[in-house]
Amino acid sequence: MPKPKILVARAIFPEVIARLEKHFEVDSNQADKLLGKPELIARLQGKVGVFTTGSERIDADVLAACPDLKICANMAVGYNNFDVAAMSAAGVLATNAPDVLTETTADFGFALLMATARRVTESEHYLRAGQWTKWSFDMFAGSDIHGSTLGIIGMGRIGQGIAKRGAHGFGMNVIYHNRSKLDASLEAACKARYVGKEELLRTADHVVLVVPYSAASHHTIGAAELALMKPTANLINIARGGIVDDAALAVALRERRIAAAGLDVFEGEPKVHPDLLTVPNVVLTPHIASATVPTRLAMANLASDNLIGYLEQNKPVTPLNAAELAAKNLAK
Ligand code: 8YV
Repeated sequence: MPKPKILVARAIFPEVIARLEKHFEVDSNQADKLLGKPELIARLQGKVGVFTTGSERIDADVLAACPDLKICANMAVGYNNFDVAAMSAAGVLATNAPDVLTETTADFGFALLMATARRVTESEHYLRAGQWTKWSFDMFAGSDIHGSTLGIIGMGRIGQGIAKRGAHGFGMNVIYHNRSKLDASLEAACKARYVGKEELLRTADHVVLVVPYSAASHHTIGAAELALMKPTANLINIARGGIVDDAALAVALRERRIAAAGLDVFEGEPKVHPDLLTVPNVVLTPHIASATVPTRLAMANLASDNLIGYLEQNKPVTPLNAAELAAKNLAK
């Protein structure tokens, strides 16, 4: 019997391609050319599954043009590149890649927080430029991490990981804001206290954003929110571009209305707002929070587990809309 056909839409680990080839006829984009919508649709013809990353948008147009498609497996915990409602309506399963990246991403949130608060990249640029000629009392003096107040917006798995690192590792006073308050046991494990968004913005020394992107979370931080923050505070975004109004942030940084920012994600990335490139008090990284070799491999394997599990045994590991498909008896 011929193997079912799938598309791997971006370059991934060769060993993961080899694994998928045991189960499927794999069309893989190992050249890693970004596929626009028409190219994606063309490559998806006759495919029952697609392995995506956050870069490929799967919407109603794509689904209508690819009637053979049964599953879209995202190698990312965030899935704002998927129109899940359209997938449910089309009887297509959506899966994401949670959990395997939680600790790695929380580590990076902390790395960015520390680099920002202690002005690591700004001072390195100064040194590399040959500008370091003498010690001075306030040279690159930043803000403390230990004993300070850490405010986390979005207290899912990654937010909790950051809270634990802050509370237990650095003796920080942790406050959080979330759609819902955590159970008392989780709050105790994280040593975190629930507060309103305004109180968090007014009191935190470091604000870390870890909310999923949606229409509701668009510009969670804009000019009004930045104005509430302390002039000594730092803002860290490891969530998604669009959670922060990057233009407003660049103004706040330039005018020193907040101390500094650490950004791993950007509105319209890989483009970066040009004003963010010219302000000194910002640490910029190219969406690498989950980028360790073991974690990226685990994410790719989880996306593969979903493709194999669903297409061979109707058993996806981390489905997003299985209940919707089952309720409507829609699964293809
Ligand atoms: C991915 C991410 O690297 O998992 C997520 O949601 O943002 C990152 O870990 C990126 O989306 C590529 O798939």
